Amino acid sequence: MNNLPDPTNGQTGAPPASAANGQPIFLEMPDDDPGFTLTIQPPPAGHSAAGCTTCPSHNAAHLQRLGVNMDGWDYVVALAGNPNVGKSTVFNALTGLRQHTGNWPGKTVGRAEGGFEYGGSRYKLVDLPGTYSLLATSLDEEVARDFILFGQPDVTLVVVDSTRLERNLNLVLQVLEITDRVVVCLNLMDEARRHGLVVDERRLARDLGVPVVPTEARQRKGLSDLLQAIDDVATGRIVGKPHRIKSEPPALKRAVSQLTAQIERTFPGLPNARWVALRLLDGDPRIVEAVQRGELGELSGPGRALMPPAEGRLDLAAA
Ligand SMILES: Nc1nc2c(ncn2[C@@H]2O[C@H](COP(=O)(O)OP(=O)(O)OP(=O)(O)O)[C@@H](O)[C@H]2O)c(=O)[nH]1
Ligand SMILES: [Mg+2]
Repeated sequence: MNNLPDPTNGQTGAPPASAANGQPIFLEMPDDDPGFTLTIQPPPAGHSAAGCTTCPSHNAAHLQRLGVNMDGWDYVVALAGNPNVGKSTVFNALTGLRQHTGNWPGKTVGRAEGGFEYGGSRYKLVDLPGTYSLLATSLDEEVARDFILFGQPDVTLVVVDSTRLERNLNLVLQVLEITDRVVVCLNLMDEARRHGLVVDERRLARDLGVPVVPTEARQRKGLSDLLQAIDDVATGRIVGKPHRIKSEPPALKRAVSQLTAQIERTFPGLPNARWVALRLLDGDPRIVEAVQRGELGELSGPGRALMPPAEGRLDLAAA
């Protein structure tokens, strides 16, 4: 059961989808504008790398290495967002007193971890450092990025400031490049209202391809819808179909597609080969290292060797 002391639901957004005999739900978002297609859809057959959209997606071994023990927990939710958007407020509201703090292993970056129960599942919630991007140009960004990439959380909850959407959506789009298991928490809606801003959360959800839930975390509003959306994504009732940028220049497009194909051959089942290709082309040293050390090989399936398979080493120069 939901352990929220005082779940409040004062939002105007569409009611969250709920389970229908355990089957994925077809999210209908009718709209007058025929130019927009639905972007949240049930998975095509064999969609997920693991072949199972209802199974937990997290990588327990990697999470252990990142200092997060999943014994006794069903799902892990990463809490990401720009600095000062209300992440800790959301975290505290969802976990109450069931939390503890510490540092990330080997890092001076602080971490809060807590839990809640919802829909009969036990959720571990991990508060990531506030970041504007996931390009790993700072220790905070590296911690957040590594957690999402290597921990493969069942849901990444991205908290955004509704009054500064343009800046905040940058991080959302970067997270969506890595994972489709995302819920956007449109926080500070009271502030948006105070500034006369109206945010069309249904349209945003459709354009991004993942659930968007308006909240006022300090006033504990919208949290029930937020929990439902987290549960829907974690259990596979809603499968996101994220917006991904497709308008690259032809040369880049070619390079990305060649390298993506090579990565997929080398690390079959890797859930985010395109994102890895983009980062490799950008010369991201941490991702180059992850390829060379075989961490990506581990991500592509349980029990894979630490080193990438000898027959499939990546030829970065060719791309
Ligand atoms: N008005 C309003 N204030 C909020 C809301 N949510 C959080 N706040 C306030 O916003 C401020 C920042 O909240 P935090 O939860 O500390 O934000 P954070 O994202 O954890 O910040 P960092 O950890 O520093 O990145 C606090 O003063 C909160 O009380 C909200 O929905 N409405
Ligand atoms: Mg915080």
